[in-house]
Amino acid sequence: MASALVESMPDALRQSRYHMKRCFSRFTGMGARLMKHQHLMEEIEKAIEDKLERVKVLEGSLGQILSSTQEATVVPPYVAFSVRHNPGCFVYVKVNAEDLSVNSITATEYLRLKEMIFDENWSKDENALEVDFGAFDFGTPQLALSSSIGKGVSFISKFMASKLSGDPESAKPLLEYLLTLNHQGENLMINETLNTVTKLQTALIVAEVFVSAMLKDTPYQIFENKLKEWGFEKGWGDTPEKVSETMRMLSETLQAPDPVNMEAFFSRLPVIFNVVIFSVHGYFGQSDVLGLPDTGGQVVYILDQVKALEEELLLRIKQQGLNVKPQILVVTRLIPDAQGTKCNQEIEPIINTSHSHIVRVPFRTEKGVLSQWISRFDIYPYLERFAQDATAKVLELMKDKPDLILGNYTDGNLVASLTARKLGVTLGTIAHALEKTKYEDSDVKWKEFEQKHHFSCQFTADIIAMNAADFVVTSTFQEIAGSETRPGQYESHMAFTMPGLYRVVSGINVFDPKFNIAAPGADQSVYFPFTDKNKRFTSFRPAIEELLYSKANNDEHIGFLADRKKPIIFSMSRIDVVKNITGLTEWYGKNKRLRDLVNLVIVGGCLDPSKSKDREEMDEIKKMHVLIEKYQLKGQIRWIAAQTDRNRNGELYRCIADTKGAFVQPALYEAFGLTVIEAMNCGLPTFATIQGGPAEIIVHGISGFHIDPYNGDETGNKIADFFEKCKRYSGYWNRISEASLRRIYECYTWNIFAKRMLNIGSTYGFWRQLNKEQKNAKQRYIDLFYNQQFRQIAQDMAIKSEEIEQIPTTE
Ligand code: UDP
Ligand code: LCN
Repeated sequence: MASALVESMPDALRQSRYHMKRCFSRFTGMGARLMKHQHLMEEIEKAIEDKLERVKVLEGSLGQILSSTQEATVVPPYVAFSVRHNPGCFVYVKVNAEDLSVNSITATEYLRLKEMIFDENWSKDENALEVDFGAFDFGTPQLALSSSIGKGVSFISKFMASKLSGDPESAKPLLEYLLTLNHQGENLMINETLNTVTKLQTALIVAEVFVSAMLKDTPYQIFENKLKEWGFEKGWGDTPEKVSETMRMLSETLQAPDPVNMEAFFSRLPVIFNVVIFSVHGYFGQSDVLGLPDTGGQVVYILDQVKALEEELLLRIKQQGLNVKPQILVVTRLIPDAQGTKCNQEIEPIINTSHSHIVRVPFRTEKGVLSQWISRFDIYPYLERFAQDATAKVLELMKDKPDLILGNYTDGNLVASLTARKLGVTLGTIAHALEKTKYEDSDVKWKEFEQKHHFSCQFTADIIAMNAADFVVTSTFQEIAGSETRPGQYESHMAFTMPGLYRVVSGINVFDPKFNIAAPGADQSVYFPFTDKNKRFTSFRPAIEELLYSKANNDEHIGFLADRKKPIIFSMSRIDVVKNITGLTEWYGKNKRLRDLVNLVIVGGCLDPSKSKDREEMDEIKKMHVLIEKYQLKGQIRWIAAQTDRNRNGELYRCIADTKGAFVQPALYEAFGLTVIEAMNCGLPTFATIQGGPAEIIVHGISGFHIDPYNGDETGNKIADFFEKCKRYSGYWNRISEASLRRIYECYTWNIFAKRMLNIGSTYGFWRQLNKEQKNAKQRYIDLFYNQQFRQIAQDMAIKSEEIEQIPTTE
């Protein structure tokens, strides 16, 4: 389809030659530049004024190409198009604007043309560094269908099933893997007695008959010795029923492997007991940290995840018939100057768990320990040393290697990849938000962003970690491969260039089966429906009443709600540009109908810009004050500073639901959007951005509504229409509220997540063994890239940030 599209282009251009000449001369008329889709369309509109003619041109194959064009690179007389004809699938074509000749070009050629605009000399340098991680993927199976992206584990199971089938020799890798399983040196599942596939198969038949004849509640200890004589160790199950089920799964897998059995068998294997989760940048704590700069959903996501993982691990270990205590360590940075939080404590047990802890390791340099919080954009120089110190700490505390390492966000993923490399452990990475797609042209214009954002380090760290990972977990499909119109976060790392640094022709392939979607949930003991009257946290009511309705303007809230009979539209987030709280305030300010129908309540940030430590937050806070004045919002708006008590926040969502209000998530881009599922868990109808994860969480018009953050007028009206409709049809609000809850229970709970995560971890643990040679080859390339690129850039950054205060070490 892709090549057919491109092949049809010369003909299409010829047919509309007159119009095309005009269009292309407009494209090239302003000299070398990048043009985005919208921009191309505007120029076409100007070049072909007659609407009928324009429609005719755009209906043909030319229209198809243009509608899938993400951007065009104009370097007169050439215009090159980057055409995304399907998620994850790009082709590049170059048209000569003078004679309209067309050529298909490679990613390298396209990127070099693009570099001409920003750094001509570098573009012409034959030896400029070009990075191609795809060169190592020759033996790895790849998905073919866009619709399969993110379903890695099922694909891998199918592939493994076919690889292991045939004669007993083909199943040998599985046997060898089972022979390696142990916990602290004690064999699990099988021992050396069963050192051939045939012996294993025969023993399984005998053992299964024996175990099936046992009474249902016979304890494992009763038949343990008999099984041991045949070569079976612990780990098969805690009851005769479980043991024989697991044995049957393996027997069937050895007889004729099928993916369903294979997946089920791997979910039973006792391979994960100790887990390390890296979330490096601060503030990471259990209380008083949310809403601080850079500290948002990632912290919530990890703490809730740990609880769910521990619960699931305990259940699985019990069902495996083992008496082992799992351990989960969340490793973050220790911040001596903790600003009233517990981020200066080295070890902190995680609330509501029995075997999980936060471990804090400081950032050290030759001069000492870094005392303050620093922005996530500035921490790259500290990561290598942190990884070394953290690895040592983990080994000391766990007394053993972890079985699974998970990274979070760029910094955590890089550190996780270094640690996993060192210890030889299965690695999963999670990105929460890759910054690359958040800022337009952040790759080609990296030099402009460098001083503030250090994208040279960040993007380098990202591609290192995503290539090193055995599996990547994402919350949504969009995160990987975007939507029809917008490329996904990972997809944007397929081919890009940072002129002067390096050009990436294959950074990551979204068809790689390492990608898996596992959506998070929200803690349902905190976020539950407003209708669960008996459970409600009524003790918070006076405080919430004060927060929402008192007239006082102070450090905690400004503005007031004059008419408290009106429903409330509510939003809560960190205050940064991308969260777009100022956008929501402006849409509300401008829309009289909406203002008449509802009040607006915002929770986030601090109210005094001079109290913020974050550059971007400061500007947004100032903008909020300007907007409140400009639209005379006092009387209709209440702006409350960041709230860090989760239980009270849970009750706040429910109090908003009591007013028959709604939650609005207006972000310019949202990777997932935990607040969206928190609100939905409380039964609060939700309007959330179409840009990113919420587009998948909500089924528009059924379990909530999508809004376009780039079209404030339309969005304001959409919300107003909803409230008018609620006035006309009394059941409408409840209908949306109930559908939100159904959606959550079906797809977005932590228990679903934990089961999936452990199955993924266990399957890829075997897959990395099966795929060892290729993995090692790629790792060598990653090592080189880390050493020659990342380290150098991070070192340059370190020199520039020398003035940061450090506490001299006393050791
Ligand atoms: N949050 C909070 N208080 C605030 C702002 C946010 O407790 O003042 C919480 C919110 O309830 C959610 C998390 O922080 O659990 C934000 O996660 P989300 O995924 O919405 O955004 P992120 O900040 O991770 O980009
Ligand atoms: C970071 C984000 O920006 C959010 O979109 C996510 O919900 C959060 O992390 C948790 O993954």
